[in-house]
Amino acid sequence: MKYKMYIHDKIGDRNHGYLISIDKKFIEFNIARIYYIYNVPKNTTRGYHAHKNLKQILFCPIGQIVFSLDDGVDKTTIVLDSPEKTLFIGPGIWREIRWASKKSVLVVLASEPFEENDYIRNYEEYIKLVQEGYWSDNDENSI
Ligand code: T46
Repeated sequence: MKYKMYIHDKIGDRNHGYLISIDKKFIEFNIARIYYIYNVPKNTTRGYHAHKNLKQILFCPIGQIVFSLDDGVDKTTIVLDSPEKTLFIGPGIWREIRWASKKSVLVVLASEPFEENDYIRNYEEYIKLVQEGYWSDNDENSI
């Protein structure tokens, strides 16, 4: 699985508010780190990288954030615009992330501690690794 969006059931009603409970089965790794990104001006784009090994679960409890994901062959767009949605992104996915509304917050559960060496921040280098099969099914780095 390279990436996948889940939509979770909410508990509650409009008079009292809602609660979302995310079961462990949606988090297929041990969480080594949590970070969040906020106060990003509307229409700012971040990301522009892929990870060698990192797995992440991302959610946007407030606002709207648009993910342009690229596995080196196919590209797709995923919008997190509801607290009910979570997005899993595995290794080897190039991402560009646009803050589509003011005051959006991105919360991330990560499988590894922060490690700059895990980042590929150059798109040509990323495509080269894809073509060399760095994340191919038989590779130990695949998910
Ligand atoms: C990702 C997207 C969704 C740290 O020191 N510790 C950390 O845990 C993180 C995540 C970042 N940093 C440093 C590295 C940079 O000097 O914070 C600075 C900003 O990070 P970056 O430019 O990578 O931020 P984004 O928004 O482009 O990417 C981040 C995550 O780094 C990345 O893993 O998938 O959010």
